[in-house]
Amino acid sequence: MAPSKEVLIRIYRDMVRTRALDEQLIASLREGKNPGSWHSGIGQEAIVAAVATLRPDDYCGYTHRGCYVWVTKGIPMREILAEFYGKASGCCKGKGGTHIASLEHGIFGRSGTQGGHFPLACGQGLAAKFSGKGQVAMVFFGDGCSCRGTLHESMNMASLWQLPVIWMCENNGYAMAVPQAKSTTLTDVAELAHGYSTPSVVVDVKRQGKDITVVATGYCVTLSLQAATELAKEGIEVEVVDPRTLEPLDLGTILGSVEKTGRLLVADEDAVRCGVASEICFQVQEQAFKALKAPVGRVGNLNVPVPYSPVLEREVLPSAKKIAAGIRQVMAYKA
Ligand SMILES: Cc1ncc(C[n+]2csc(CCOP(=O)(O)OP(=O)(O)O)c2C)c(N)n1
Ligand SMILES: [Mg+2]
Repeated sequence: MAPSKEVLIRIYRDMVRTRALDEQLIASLREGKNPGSWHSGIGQEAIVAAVATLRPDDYCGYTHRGCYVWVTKGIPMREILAEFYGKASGCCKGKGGTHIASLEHGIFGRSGTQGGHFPLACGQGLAAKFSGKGQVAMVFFGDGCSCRGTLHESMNMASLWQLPVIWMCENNGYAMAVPQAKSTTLTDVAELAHGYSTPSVVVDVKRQGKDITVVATGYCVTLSLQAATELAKEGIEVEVVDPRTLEPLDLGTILGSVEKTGRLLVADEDAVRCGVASEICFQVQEQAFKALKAPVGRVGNLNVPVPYSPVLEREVLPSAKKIAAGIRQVMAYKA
């Protein structure tokens, strides 16, 4: 079911508020005004969308980057900031710092040891089940945390006792500086769920196609999917690949797709010169030259600063129309 306009506006509003809070916390630390510490979650604001699906009486566990949970669950911004400054007017009377709790918002604080919050989620799930009010417990964790024993014990218990717990992994490919491949053989953390008879889903926008691969990043994924729908009417089957992160870059998936389609267009909201699209195009032609039936294409910003005027901005930024035109150009190539 698609979210209503009201929910979409709320998600956007809380993403912006989360980002503003995060930037303020970084600034106050750098200025030496804040006695605590902060792990920034910049770039991961979209996770607000998951919290926005919760009811006010649902439970929510968060990570060391979890300011989106406090903001979206409704703790007043003033109380969050006061807490960071150790003031009595903070939501934990200045005693919690980054380890914020607010029982009335279903937030039970955070453990300093990663993964300490998983057993707590089981307790919340059990309370939710007993209450019979249809509440759930949503618990966030990083990919690095997926190797903790507490997660496996807790997922097992939640599965066995049929507890309403939602396990939300924010997979950024690293545990601090340790790449995922150095700590697990799993390629996707969601695979863990199968071991505990738990349904799982990987949030990765993708469309299958056989004629051309479009590697798209950020908002260009949405634009590329629109272009793909348009081109399907002309009989062109576009495969849209969202690499999700640029470092590490899932080159294997990209190459696998290009081996199948033989054509590539990269769409990215950066200047094409020296930009991400150019880098991906280069790596693909370097590693899969023989698979290519046509020169690779790229769509990005014009090589000028992004202007303020909306009319000029439209000229500079990628659009579904520009991506569709780029695809047609790659498709039209005859050796
Ligand atoms: C049990 C435990 N081990 C190590 C740490 C130190 N530590 C804090 S954050 C972190 C990395 C966590 O990685 P991940 O869960 O992927 O979250 P990310 O930082 O990528 O958001 C580590 C190792 C800790 N807090 N607790
Ligand atoms: Mg991580």
